[in-house]
Amino acid sequence: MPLEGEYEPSPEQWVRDQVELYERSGGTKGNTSPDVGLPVVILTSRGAKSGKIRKTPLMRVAHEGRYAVIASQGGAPKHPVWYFNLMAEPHVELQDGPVKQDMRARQVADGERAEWWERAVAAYPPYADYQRRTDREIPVFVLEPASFNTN
Ligand code: F42
Repeated sequence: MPLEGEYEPSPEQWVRDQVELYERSGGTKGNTSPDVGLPVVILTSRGAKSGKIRKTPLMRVAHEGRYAVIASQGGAPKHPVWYFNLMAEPHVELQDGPVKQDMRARQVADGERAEWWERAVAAYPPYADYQRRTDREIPVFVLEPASFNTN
């Protein structure tokens, strides 16, 4: 079942514009990062405090029907706010181009994180610099279609 609630667009104009263009074009426009033009997905989460629907453009890291989202925030010292949304409510939606799916997010550790981190850096090489820039270990969530977990 899709997430329901009031959508609160990002306070950042460029993020708001990218999400709007992505959704309006069915994922055919606004679907690359502004820096190096690599593919972007849109993560929809529920605000941990407000309960409102939040939409965040993130880099596309995909493997065999699963995705990873990387809470890098450009190597900033703090986790992005959406990290706390996913910890509080793992039910999310992910739009990858024209395809939107209900998914479940789970933070991964150790070998599983290492495996996905390697895929993440292959998909978007600046992640390696972001990790060097910060003392925190950049969180990695794996997103699986909600249907993977039905039994
Ligand atoms: N950020 C990444 O961390 N990783 C990426 O791979 C990535 C790729 C990317 C590609 C394209 C692009 O345009 C942006 C990209 N970004 C990437 C940046 C990303 O889109 C976010 O802007 C960034 O990660 C910061 O996320 P944030 O959740 O901290 O966003 C801020 C600006 C924001 O919108 N904050 C809202 C606000 O009002 O300040 C809050 C949103 C929210 O969820 N609030 C919660 C609530 O309950 O509603 C909790 C509020 C609280 O205080 O705890």
